[in-house]
Amino acid sequence: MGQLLATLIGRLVGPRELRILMLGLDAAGKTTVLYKLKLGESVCTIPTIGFNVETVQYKNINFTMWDVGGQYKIRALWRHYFTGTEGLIFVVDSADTERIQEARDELHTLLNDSELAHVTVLVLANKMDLPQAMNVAEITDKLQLTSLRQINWYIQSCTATSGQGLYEGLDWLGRALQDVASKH
Ligand code: G3D
Ligand code: MG
Repeated sequence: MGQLLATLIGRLVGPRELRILMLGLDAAGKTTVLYKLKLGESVCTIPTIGFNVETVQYKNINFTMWDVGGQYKIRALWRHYFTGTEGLIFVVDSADTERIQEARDELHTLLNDSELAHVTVLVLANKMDLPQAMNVAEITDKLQLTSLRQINWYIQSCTATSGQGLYEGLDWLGRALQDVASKH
């Protein structure tokens, strides 16, 4: 799937460097998505302040990810990674009804940051294989996505463990980023 992603996004955005953030609450499935895409080795950095960041460079695409939520003291450091970000993949656990509000708050807080105000957002509604998973309409509502009027967003249901839905989501993101690039 890594090659597929490279073809999809690479063809669409050309040789320029592309920065994508993949964020979400802990246990949403970010690492699983990354491994399923087989993009290569992730490099994990744990700076002294306890901020655990995973990065993968795949051809011209830089993926950076960490768990959002809590960590109030170190949030100011997140902004360092916001700079130059064009795409945000926000992963949610569709079966976790208890934490969906927390996920919503984190997403909206992120998008209120001026550095991320123009980012293209792909929401991955993950863990759709679980019987208690909420559907896309319900998650769209609970995350209040329709209130994000300045943001180009899309929600894709997926199951990271099987890979179902990941291609479709990334295909949308690649095309959306191409549209952005063609306007500059
Ligand atoms: P994170 O990187 O966002 O913190 P992980 O999340 O990728 O570590 O995933 C957290 C747990 O959710 C893992 O289980 C992982 O296998 C599971 N998971 C991820 N995606 C899916 C999915 O699509 N369906 C189901 N059923 N589980 C998923 P463990 O048990 O290893 O902690
Ligand atoms: Mg992880």
